[in-house]
Amino acid sequence: MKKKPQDHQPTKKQQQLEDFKVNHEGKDLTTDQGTKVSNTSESLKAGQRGPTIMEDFHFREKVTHFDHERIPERVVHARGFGAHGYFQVYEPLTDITRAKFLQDPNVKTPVFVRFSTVVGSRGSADTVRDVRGFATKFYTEEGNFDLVGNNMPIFFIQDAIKFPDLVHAIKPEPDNEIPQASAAHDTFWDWVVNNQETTHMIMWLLSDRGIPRSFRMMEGFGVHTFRLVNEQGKARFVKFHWKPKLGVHSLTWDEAQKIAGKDPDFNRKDLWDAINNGEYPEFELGLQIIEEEQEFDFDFDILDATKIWPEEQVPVKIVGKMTLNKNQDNFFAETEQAAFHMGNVVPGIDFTNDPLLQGRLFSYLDTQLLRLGGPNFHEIPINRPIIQYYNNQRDGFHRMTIDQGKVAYFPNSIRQNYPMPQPGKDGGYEHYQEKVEGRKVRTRSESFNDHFSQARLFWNSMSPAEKKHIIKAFHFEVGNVMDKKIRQKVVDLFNQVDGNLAREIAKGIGVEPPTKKNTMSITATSPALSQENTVKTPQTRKVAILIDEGFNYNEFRQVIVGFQKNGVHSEVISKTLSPVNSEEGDQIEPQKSYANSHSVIYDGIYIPGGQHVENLIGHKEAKDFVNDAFAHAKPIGATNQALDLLTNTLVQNIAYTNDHNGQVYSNLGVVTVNDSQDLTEFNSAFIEAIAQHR
Ligand code: HDD
Repeated sequence: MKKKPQDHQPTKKQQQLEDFKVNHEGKDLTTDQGTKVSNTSESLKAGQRGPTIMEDFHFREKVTHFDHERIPERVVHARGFGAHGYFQVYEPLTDITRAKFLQDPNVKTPVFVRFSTVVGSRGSADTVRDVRGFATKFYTEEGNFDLVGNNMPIFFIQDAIKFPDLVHAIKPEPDNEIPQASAAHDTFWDWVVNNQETTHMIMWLLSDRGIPRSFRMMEGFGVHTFRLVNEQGKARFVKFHWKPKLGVHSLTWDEAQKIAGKDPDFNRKDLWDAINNGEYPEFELGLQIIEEEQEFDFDFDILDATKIWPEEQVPVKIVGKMTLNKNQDNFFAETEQAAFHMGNVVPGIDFTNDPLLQGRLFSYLDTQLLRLGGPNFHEIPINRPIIQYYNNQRDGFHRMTIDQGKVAYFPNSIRQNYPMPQPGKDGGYEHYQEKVEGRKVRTRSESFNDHFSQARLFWNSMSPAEKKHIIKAFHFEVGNVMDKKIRQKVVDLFNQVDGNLAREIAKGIGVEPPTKKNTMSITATSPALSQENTVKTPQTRKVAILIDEGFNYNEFRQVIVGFQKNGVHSEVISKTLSPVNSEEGDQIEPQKSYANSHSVIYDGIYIPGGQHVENLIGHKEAKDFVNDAFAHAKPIGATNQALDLLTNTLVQNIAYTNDHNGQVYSNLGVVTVNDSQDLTEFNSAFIEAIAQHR
């Protein structure tokens, strides 16, 4: 996981950004005009106790700038976090696309990625139940290509014209602006029961995918069907996937809610820390490809954004890898001002008639004109391509370039028509010449009408634990709906997905089970949909170690060494931040105390043996740590005397606490050993439990 130094080589984009950076170290304070300032803490007054006077240009500049320093937050995806990196293709993709950045495995294409939640405001918590945005800007040698996707492969609606309705329904209700960052309210579920096309997406949203453990542990999807076009002009349908090298992992709902209070920045901090530690998040790019001739070979319409292409039916071909290796220097300048747009494409990548995609092609540029204050936001450093652009667009708010000469029109003879459009063979973007014909109609294709088969496929593909989580999520989300008629309609709607699911939902929300239970016996599954089948590794997991006066240093040290070998992080927690003495006399300074940490922030806990266990047993907080970790099915490790702490907690019936004779015992993630000073075997069993996560 640790990267070699050459990975720190700045990309071309990172080098470009250097020109805009300002280092304030050791500098004199000046006004925006460069005039040195003598006092920035007292305004200029007429007399010591008199009024501030107009003449105070420094006061006016300072306060005016402050008064204007907020810009509108994004209408959706307001809360986000970005990072820089690069993308490399594994093999030339010449057969399927002419896009230059997909040809040469030696080329590192700079990227900037912004992860986000959708519904909450900029200041909302990271771990709410929501879709996560996964937007990538590739700064290619042929211009910017933006892949503006999510961590779920489908969407709520089929036609972009419904997007304002959807967002109005899911955002806080307009009379009192409640609730924040949540779909658990009447207007959203009223929307759901009136829009059956949303059914499949609800299955994803209420599954564990809605509460990812980390941005580094989510898949990304371009969602729409795009086109790849090769040099010969041959086109194929494609769906884009990002596959995280660390696998796909989630929080539990109880954890997610508690983390929202304990550490609302949980996901962004996790990304920031991983990159700072040199544990660069990696995502492989995957393509699903369908030949044009196969367009109608499926029992779903490939232009319908509420449908997946099951991976077992259309395999995902892994074609390259993205590595995020640099944190931003300034959140506002980079993450906040980043502007993604579906229409930012390069030759070789093209669109389809997916009506959701078509509408998005309008919305992004439009919203950015407002959010970033005019038509020149492409000049903001984070948005600039790495190649110079030339055209006859001019003026507007905040124009940065000084365009020379009198010509700003085409055609012209004064400058021999330059800048000059170029044909496709010389790199000009030529739209794929798809044949289109039809009457002007406001209708939807009948091939978009099946809203339940894939929702059922998703349900059938879940493990028993995942199914339980979905049912509980329904109880929480729909249980918050005041209008009982809507709650009833939810049950009736999901009866069309699965009769048992509907019955289980009804049990928790005070309404009747479906009058006629759906007994449809379609049992097809897609194993790729279940997170149980994902990559499992201990790398970058974070374990809390509880210690008090008189802990056993020898055990502590052996476990830490085991963690380090396997890329597991740990933080030492005690009553206070003051140094703690071991039995052997070594001193450890805790990184956190019970006052500023909680088990929900960690992936597991370890308690070394030693006399300190007596003290731990007396601490409610230490026992809470163990109980909570256990309730969230996290790995818990305890060695020698520490087993006594477990017998004083909920773990008592799980941990094997007697007569170990030095044998390691592992049961439901609780790993213990007694009578053993050599923890080699314990370490392997505990690391394995950490890898399994739950
Ligand atoms: Fe969108 C932002 C993803 C449908 C209109 N969208 C936005 C972002 C992501 C997505 C990741 C945040 C980009 C960033 O980090 O700055 N949106 C999606 C996906 C969709 C989708 C995967 C369905 C497949 N979106 C969608 C529709 C519309 C929009 C149908 C409008 C008709 N989306 C917007 C927007 C936003 C946006 C209003 C808000 C801020 C921005 O664009 O720059 O234009």
